[in-house]
Amino acid sequence: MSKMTEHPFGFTLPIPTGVPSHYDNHLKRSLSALEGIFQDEPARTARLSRGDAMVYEVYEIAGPQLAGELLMGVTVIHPGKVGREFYMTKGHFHSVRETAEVYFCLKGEGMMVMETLEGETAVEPLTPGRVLYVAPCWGHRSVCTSRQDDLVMFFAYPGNAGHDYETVAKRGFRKLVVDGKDGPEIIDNPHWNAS
Ligand code: M6P
Ligand code: ZN
Repeated sequence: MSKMTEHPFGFTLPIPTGVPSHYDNHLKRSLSALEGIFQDEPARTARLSRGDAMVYEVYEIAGPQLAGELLMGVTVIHPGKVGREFYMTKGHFHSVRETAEVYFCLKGEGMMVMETLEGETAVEPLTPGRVLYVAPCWGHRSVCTSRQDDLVMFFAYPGNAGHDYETVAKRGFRKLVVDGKDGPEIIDNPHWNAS
């Protein structure tokens, strides 16, 4: 059983790189680890045949996974596409549904794609300085829509939230962000699956 954090602490978050002065884990998610996330699986494997590519990285400030605590970190999504879809995170619901999350965009351009299990959807822009509140019960995935810049976001969420990736793996998200004729376009996911 983890103990509550006993002392206040601080760290710096140099803008715009966002790499925290202190972090406990550095997660790296490359194309090879993202099977089934993008719609165009042949495009992913074709790209992989030329070598793996880093899609996003998460710098986690670890903490007790307890209600009342906050877990923080920074996510960096690199620019790139698989087929028409921009690089993005796997996306998840919180295992404890009644937990929210706050994001603060430090750099880049992107979108937060969100939905509830009841069928509501929301897509919010992410630009430097913008704060986004992901309300409890909303699944969320962030997408980097810039062709040249990383999307960098600070996040904080309750220690007991947990990550439910299974629901997203089964259903996908209802909305996709693709590279359109006049910039990023939000379209319906033709393979979205309610089961
Ligand atoms: C956010 C946070 C992290 C999460 C990261 C990557 O910034 O919610 O907890 O790990 O995004 O997203 P995912 O876990 O969906 O790949
Ligand atoms: Zn979350």
